[in-house]
Amino acid sequence: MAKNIVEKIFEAHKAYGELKTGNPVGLTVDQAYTQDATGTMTWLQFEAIGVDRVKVPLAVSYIDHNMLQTDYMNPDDHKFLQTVAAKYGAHFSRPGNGICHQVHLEQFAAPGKIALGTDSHTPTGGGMGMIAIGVGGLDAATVMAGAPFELTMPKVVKINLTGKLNRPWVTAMDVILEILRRLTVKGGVGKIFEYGGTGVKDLNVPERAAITNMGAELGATTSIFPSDGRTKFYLKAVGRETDWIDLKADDDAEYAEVIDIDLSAIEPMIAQPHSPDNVVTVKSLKGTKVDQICIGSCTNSSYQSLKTVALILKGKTVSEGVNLLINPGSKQVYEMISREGLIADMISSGARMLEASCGPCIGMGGAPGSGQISVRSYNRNFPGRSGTKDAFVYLASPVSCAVFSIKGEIVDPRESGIKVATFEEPSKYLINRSSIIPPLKDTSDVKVIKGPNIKDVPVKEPLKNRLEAEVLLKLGDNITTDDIMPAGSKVLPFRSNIPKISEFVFGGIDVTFSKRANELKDKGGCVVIGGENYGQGSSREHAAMAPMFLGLQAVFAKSFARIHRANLINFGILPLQFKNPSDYEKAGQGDRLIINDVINSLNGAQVYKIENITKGSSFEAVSDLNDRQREIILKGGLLPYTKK
Ligand code: MIC
Ligand code: SF4
Repeated sequence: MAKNIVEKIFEAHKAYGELKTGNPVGLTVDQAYTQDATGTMTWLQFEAIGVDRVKVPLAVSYIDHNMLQTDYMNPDDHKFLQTVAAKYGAHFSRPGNGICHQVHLEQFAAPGKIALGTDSHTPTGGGMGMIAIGVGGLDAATVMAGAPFELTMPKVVKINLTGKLNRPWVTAMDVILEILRRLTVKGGVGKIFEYGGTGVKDLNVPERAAITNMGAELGATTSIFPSDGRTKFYLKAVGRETDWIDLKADDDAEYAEVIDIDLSAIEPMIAQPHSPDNVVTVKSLKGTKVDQICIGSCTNSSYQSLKTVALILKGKTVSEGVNLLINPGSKQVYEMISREGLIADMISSGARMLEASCGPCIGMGGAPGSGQISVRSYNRNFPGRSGTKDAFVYLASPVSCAVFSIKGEIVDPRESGIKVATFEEPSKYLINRSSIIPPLKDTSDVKVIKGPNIKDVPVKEPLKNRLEAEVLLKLGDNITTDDIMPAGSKVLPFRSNIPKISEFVFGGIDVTFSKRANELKDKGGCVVIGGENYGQGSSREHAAMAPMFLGLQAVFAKSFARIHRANLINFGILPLQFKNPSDYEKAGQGDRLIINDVINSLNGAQVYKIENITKGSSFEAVSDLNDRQREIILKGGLLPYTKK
């Protein structure tokens, strides 16, 4: 039978289950990686499971998010992550080596493999023809401890590319922004996007990776490109030609849906505040003044992106009213553009160079001023994420960003009058592995070092048969994990300390949430209500673990984002979907809800009758959990389930 690429890779890695949409399937994983902000909890949970070495063929611990060292907390986490990697047989990527996804693409991603990463932008590896999926830390920990990775088989949707990009002014970022415009932030839920068609060969690996990276913003499980001659060219250029395999869909492969994109028709696009799908053409915003420009992030910080930026900035001066910040994606990119003199062109134009890290993308420095407009080549512009609550953050390609920084305003780069030299994709990249420490064979002498901010992982008690709890918060559609568990320089250092970080839960929406939740702890705890796509965005399990610590028992929503739903289950919180979406109206903030017979409902048809004792009404919700997930919820979470 003809197969698409996803089916080919899944079949080769199948541990159990039938590859039918909606079925739970278990997959054997080749590579797992963590980043620091999610990694400390992942590795603490890995330790708690109690195996003596990682069981996946390749594991990497990266440091890229918590790079500000304003006190002991982040550097202590770095030390913990280095020693824990050494103890359990993982590679360690030292601070400064770059953003996990960019470094992984350069050093480890390989066609035909399956990788998990504790970060939602792990699908960057899809540009290399691999299945790369973002997961919560506990899912990664159990896989590193030897379990298969279980997921509900998504639909496979083909994105059929034709034509050619109008370079240099139209880039891969414009392609994914156009797809976001069409499909929205929930358009990819339950789907894998497989790219195909004659247009694929127009895109090189870094361009493909930018597209699959930001497929995360569609809510997709992942995105993938074929592995072809261009993949081989890139792998050869990064010194890993032997990792190449030929991988494409069979001619008659079937897809749940086909979406056509003509690359020749794409024009410069921009996402307006405060959602990556609020996309319009750049030319429609002509004349909008900008205060800040940030270029970089795991989406757009490759050598190619930054070289184009440097060529645009060369010999020009950044507009007086603009602050331009640039963070290269990896040390290799940084070194390569330095050696070519391109950094000099950036600095001389007035750009401020940051280290190879996430930086302003996650509010670790580089916040805009009050009410300012910041245009970023990043992937998310959720409210407050930049660190400034009332800033207006737009998302555009690095090329558009460079042009705006010179002009001081938004202008269609094609009409800017700026000329830029073109260049060939390099046939040889600079390779420098000095910041990657490989695993040791004998780890008996290694001592794992934990600073005082690293606290134990909290564990929930088993599920109770009766739930009576107060609706502490009622929210609308597309609530992000940044809303639930904010990031930024003040909060991120507490990622290893759940009691402390729990004080910030829902902080951007209601600063009294954690205090009120604590007060309800001995009155049955609390629940929250959301609309569609609850928990979109990041993979941070802290958005489930910290609310669990505060006594959150269940979340009611019209629908859930994939990773967050998995994280809720992993921490024993019931994800309940309104049976009739209109029942969303039947409970309000402050209402007390009762579910009797929770365990029987869970073990039976998974329909729960909810009594609203404040309003004197009732409604139904469903949980739609598979057998393994039911067991996990019954035990109080994946950690007690795994340690059974
Ligand atoms: C993000 O871009 O939101 C993050 C920060 O990289 C998160 C991970 C985290 O919260 O640590 C993600 O995308 O998963
Ligand atoms: Fe880092 Fe931003 Fe990418 Fe998240 S989206 S991994 S914060 S660069």
